[in-house]
Amino acid sequence: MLQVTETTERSTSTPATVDSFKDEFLRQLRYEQGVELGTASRDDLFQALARTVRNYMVDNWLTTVETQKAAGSKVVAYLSAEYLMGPQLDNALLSTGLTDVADTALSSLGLSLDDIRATEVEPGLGNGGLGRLAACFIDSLATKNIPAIGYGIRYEYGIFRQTFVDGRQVEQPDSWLSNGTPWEIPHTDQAVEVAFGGHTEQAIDQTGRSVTRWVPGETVLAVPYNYMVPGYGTANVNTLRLWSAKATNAFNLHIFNSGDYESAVRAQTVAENISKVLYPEDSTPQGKELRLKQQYFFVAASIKDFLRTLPEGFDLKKLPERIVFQLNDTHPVIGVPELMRILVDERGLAWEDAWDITRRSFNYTCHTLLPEALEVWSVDLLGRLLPRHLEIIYRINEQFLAGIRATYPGDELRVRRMSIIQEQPERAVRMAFLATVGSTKVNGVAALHSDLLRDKVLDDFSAYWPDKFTNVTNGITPRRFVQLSNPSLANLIDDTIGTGWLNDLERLKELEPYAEDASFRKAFREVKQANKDRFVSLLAQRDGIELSSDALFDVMVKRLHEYKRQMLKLLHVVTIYDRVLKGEIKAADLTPRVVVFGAKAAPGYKMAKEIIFLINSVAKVVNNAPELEGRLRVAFPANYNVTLAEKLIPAADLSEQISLAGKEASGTGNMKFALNGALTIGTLDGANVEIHELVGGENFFLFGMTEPEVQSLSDAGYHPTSFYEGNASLRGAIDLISSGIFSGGDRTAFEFVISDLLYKDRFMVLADYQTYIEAQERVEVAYADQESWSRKAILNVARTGFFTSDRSIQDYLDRIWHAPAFPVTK
Ligand code: GPQ
Repeated sequence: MLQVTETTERSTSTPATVDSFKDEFLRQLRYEQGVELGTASRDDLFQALARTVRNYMVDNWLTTVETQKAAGSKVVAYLSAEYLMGPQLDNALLSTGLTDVADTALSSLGLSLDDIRATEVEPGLGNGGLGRLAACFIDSLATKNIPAIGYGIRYEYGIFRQTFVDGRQVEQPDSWLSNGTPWEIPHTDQAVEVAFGGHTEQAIDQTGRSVTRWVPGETVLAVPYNYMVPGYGTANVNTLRLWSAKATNAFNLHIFNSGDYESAVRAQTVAENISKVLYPEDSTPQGKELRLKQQYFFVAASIKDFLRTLPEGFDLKKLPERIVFQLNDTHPVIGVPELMRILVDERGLAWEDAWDITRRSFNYTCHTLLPEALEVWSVDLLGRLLPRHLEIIYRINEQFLAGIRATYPGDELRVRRMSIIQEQPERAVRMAFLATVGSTKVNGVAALHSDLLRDKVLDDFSAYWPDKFTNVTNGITPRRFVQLSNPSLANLIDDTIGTGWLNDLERLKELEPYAEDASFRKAFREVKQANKDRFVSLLAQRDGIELSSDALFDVMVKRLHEYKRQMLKLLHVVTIYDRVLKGEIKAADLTPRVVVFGAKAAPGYKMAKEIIFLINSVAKVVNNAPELEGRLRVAFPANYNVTLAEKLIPAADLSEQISLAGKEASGTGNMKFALNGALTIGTLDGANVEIHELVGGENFFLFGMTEPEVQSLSDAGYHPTSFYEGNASLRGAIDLISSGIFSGGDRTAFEFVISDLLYKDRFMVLADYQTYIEAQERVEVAYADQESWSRKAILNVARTGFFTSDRSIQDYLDRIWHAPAFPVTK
């Protein structure tokens, strides 16, 4: 087993023996769970095991906290409304090096680690890519020994659990905390107050200066819950601190005494609603009041939390030497006026000094190019919820626009374009602009994205501040997405190039020569096959879906969004079926293919939900069509999440990354698939551009328009119908959907989707259809030659080490944070 060799390489807090581990586990079971081994439930076993492992991390954690505090070195505070952590047990075992010890200890008690780990409910505190990126980043920060803290919200309900009822998505609450979680440690004693509402007033301070005071209308308590974030191959254990809302006075005595017990309790519920549920919209904010409350709640608590760690009498002008706040998209941007408020109103600094400190303390990462994904908050709402912050935003804007006017005299059009306050369709604060003005650096998340951000979305800002803009291409943690999810591949790599690559991922390059080694290729194929078998049995058990693993596994997993173009993949499926029905191709000539979809739709996103219904409807018919002889199967397991991803990604042969060029900021699934030896079929969008460049054109199925081509087609006027009319195969697929064959004869069932495609098609599915189908034909040909396919797959693994999140973090350090590493010695 790999873990045996790995154990010797890394430090654990307390040297664990099988016996001591067993003793601690039994103690946990008896004294914390209060059960005997013989009567323990699965959950009892899981809780006891998780707490046992957790306790082996605590010493290093406390040492880390103490060492970093004593050093007073610069801290990276990652502010993110989402952390999509995935299951924690395996990662904790990996970083403590206790996997084998735990396995042996449990076996000696007649228990199975595999069974127990399957009980863990993952904390789904994020929607998709943005939240998962935050989780990868805190893993890499810990691994690289950077003093860092992740700040966020402890949602009581995470991303909804997706179920399908008659092919339609139905959302169920994700009550991930119903059995409690062993990974968190609450600190009620360290709660901080966060205020909302009220009004502002002018006052005169002791020195005779006129000052503004915020008189809030209500306060809530933010209670911190700490989670350990263990690094890999280091004793460093950082902290993720998530805030939970609690009413300031659970018993409002005044109301209570007046006999109105119900209102007393209601007030409590209102306060505690703040951290109740994660908003399930990905890239499409709805501008809801509670969401703004969530944002201010966690950011205000986090800033207060950090400031109280500073020594008495600390010179606030030195703040940027002690902290850097990284804004994960615009969700935490309210932190900019909040820090201004604290510095000016509470600490009495001059506006100019405060502004200098604030700007030097914040940086902003943008994760989108879609205009509808850019948050705006109505002035009305903001003024009601945070009246002082609105005043501060106005003043920031005034000063900023004065600078613009000075640089571009008479250019009022530009001033209007750049104003932090938009006038139409309603007066509102453009949070991306506030973030840009209030930050030192602004970065996009892949090379193409950063270019488009600089040259299109924020072009006026980059003209004004050329040095402010930079790129940091996203990355993923290879601990979770190679070692833990694909142990067979990790073993093969160890056996081939030795260990040590897991935190030095460019070393995968050493695998390149083995692409020419037939016995390595065979071993590599066996790994892939074993992963397919594993996934097939999981799916049978999890969803009752029966598949053959003897097929090309073609996978498209990501949020359901029109720009990601699940419809394009579906049109490919329908095209194959249509051609077989028409006798244009013989089923016997098809490469057996399993198409796997995984996708949640935002509950209010009608088009996305209709597309889910269409996919499920097509799947039902295709999977039972005798004409296809079982050579084309569509599987759409419900509730795609990190747990499922870890089993699915290693089983994939083909990775679908088919967004319209210029729409996907980066993508991170694309990186996970390539690193696990899937070949990508994709457009030149997001990080696909860099994947394509690194793996080489012959190892990537490229298709579709480039971003400039998309732009010119759109400028020239895009007419999807002309593509429909001019392409018989496309017409065949669309007509088949409209024929009622997938809807029991109902020809109107998918009209909502189809008429949009024909008459709008904002993301140009029809324009890219033909080159996509041709690329899929190249896939078929390539897959027929298994030796050559394996060569390509191996080169994908060997050449994508660049996408480790350790490299992303190094780029942030070099280009933005400049925070030194601080290794902890045990
Ligand atoms: N992303 Cl704006 C999200 O997951 N949620 C969001 O609200 C926004 C962006 C994604 C983005 O779509 C992907 O292209 C990125 O790879 C990912 O963020 C991480 O940067």
